[in-house]
Amino acid sequence: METRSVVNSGSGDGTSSPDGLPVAQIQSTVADVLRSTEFIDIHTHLFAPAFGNLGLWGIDELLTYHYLEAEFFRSADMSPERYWELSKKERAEAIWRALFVENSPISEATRGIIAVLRAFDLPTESSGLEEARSFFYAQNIDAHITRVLQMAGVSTVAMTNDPLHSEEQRIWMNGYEAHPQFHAVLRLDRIVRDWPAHWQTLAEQGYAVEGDASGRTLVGIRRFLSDWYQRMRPVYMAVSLPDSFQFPEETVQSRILSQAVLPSCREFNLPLSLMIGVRYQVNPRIRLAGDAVGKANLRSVESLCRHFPENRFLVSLLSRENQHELCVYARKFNNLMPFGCWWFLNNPSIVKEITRERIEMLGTSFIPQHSDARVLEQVIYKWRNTRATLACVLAESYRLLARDGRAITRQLIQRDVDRLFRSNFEKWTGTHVASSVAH
Ligand code: RAT
Ligand code: ZN
Repeated sequence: METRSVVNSGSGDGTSSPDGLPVAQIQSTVADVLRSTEFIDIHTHLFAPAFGNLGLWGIDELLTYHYLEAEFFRSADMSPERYWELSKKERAEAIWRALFVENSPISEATRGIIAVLRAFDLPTESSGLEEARSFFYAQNIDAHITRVLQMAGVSTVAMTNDPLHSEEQRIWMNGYEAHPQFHAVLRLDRIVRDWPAHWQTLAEQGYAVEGDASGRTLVGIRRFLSDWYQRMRPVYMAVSLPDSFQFPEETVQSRILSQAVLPSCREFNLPLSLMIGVRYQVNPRIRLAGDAVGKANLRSVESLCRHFPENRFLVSLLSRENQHELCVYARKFNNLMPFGCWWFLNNPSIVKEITRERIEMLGTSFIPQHSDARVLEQVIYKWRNTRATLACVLAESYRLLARDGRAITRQLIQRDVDRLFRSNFEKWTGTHVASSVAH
């Protein structure tokens, strides 16, 4: 039998192996496949045009993004109280001055603004915002959304839909017609995390619920979820949770989760997305920017995956320290799908580290990223940066694989990129039939 030296196999002659791409072309081919593949953005705070003013876009919204507000208070000599007294335009101007004129915009969030301005050929060094404002004011929102998603290389985005948000509720109740590029997501923070403050709203709407989690209340919540399932046709249900999240425990939250939300997910065949690790409002003075991060105890994820094998869980964790453990749990439970590098993790250095770790431990059986965009045009820079980081990480994996003797072809790369950024989500949510038409 012929044998090959492990040391010399593969890349010695500059090709990955017979029929494979030359090693020198792997990186550019990966970058090209990433560029030409439309992704599904599985978690955003964007809205379809029918939601009107709930959908944020344009320069003033971009500049007042809470990621930038947090940075603003570090560089500007202004108290949060004074800042909140300003109008949206004045806040945007103050942020522009502090972070873009008086300082260099080298942080991830500030660099993103420069990339967006550049993408629309707008000035990136001006002292004011006039030109950018007139450009955005002139846009027709429907056409602008289509153009921006196309610029970002995204076919579809998942919204975050709160059934207890009064303005949003009105739109759903008036018979919202689904938009082909926006998936609905039933977000349950107020119900799961803050039932004592919200049960009365459900009671007022005619659901037989009370502040406890009695059998009657659980039936009422299931009726509520069923009505909203019919109305929204969501692709998954979702909740964000603190670093202190425990499951199971003797609490109303645990009962609502195990006896109302999880049974409803099974009934409607929907995954539940858990975003765990927020330390809510450590600094309430800076409002939305005032949340921080804490390491979570992943025994909760272990219990959920183990005791509810018929449920599927999409899980994103905010703490960098939890990421390795999450990969280990994903190796134990195939009803667990790790996704995204969330919020404070969405920086190239950390995305690189986490994605490498996930590939090494899970191959292509995870979803590398979501944008978490709150303002439409953010998808342009967030997805551009993700593609750049992923090109390096994936190319490195293929170079290693080539060295080990596997032919690396464009088809193989395309299959993997499709799985990571499309079909893992489509299969998990059962959306592959509908979205493969759009793809
Ligand atoms: O990243 C963010 O914008 C956070 O404020 C949260 O919205 C988080 O992504 C969430 O969905 O709870
Ligand atoms: Zn989010």
